[in-house]
Amino acid sequence: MQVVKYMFQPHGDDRGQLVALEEYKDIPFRIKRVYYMYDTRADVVRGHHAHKSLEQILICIHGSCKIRLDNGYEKKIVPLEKPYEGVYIANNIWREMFDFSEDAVLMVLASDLYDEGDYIRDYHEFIQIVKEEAPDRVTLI
Ligand code: T46
Repeated sequence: MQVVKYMFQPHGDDRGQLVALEEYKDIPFRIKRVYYMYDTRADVVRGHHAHKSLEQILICIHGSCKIRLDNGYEKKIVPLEKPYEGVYIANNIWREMFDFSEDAVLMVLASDLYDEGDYIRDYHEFIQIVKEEAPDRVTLI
């Protein structure tokens, strides 16, 4: 699985750093929603779902956390430790966010508004969808 990690350009001067994110320029989609999570306990694993069509970029703008990505064939863990780096998550990718530092703020830029109908929350359903799209590549889990 190819993990797409973005390194954004900080505009630094003697006052500190500033990162600006523009849709279709720094971010490969129209940004229709921004949300963020904080005060996440270190032993918590969030996510456990995929999306039918939503695309997102996750940026840990403070502290650190890890993202587990699973395309149904392969799993990869992506650490997010810098406020100028982000990971792109396409549709049909199972994600889990874990190992949050106490001060972590995980911000998400999303290509669409919140829609519970876009979630795939059952792992077997997710594998079934992936299997239908590329049946030869699937190893049964
Ligand atoms: C994702 C990962 C990275 C809303 O009302 N609006 C929103 O835009 C969102 C994202 C959530 N909610 C509500 C729905 C739940 O009652 O907030 C509550 C927590 O959401 P959820 O359990 O889905 O959160 P995570 O951390 O498991 O997943 C979230 C996103 O939902 C998901 O799209 O890809 O972050």
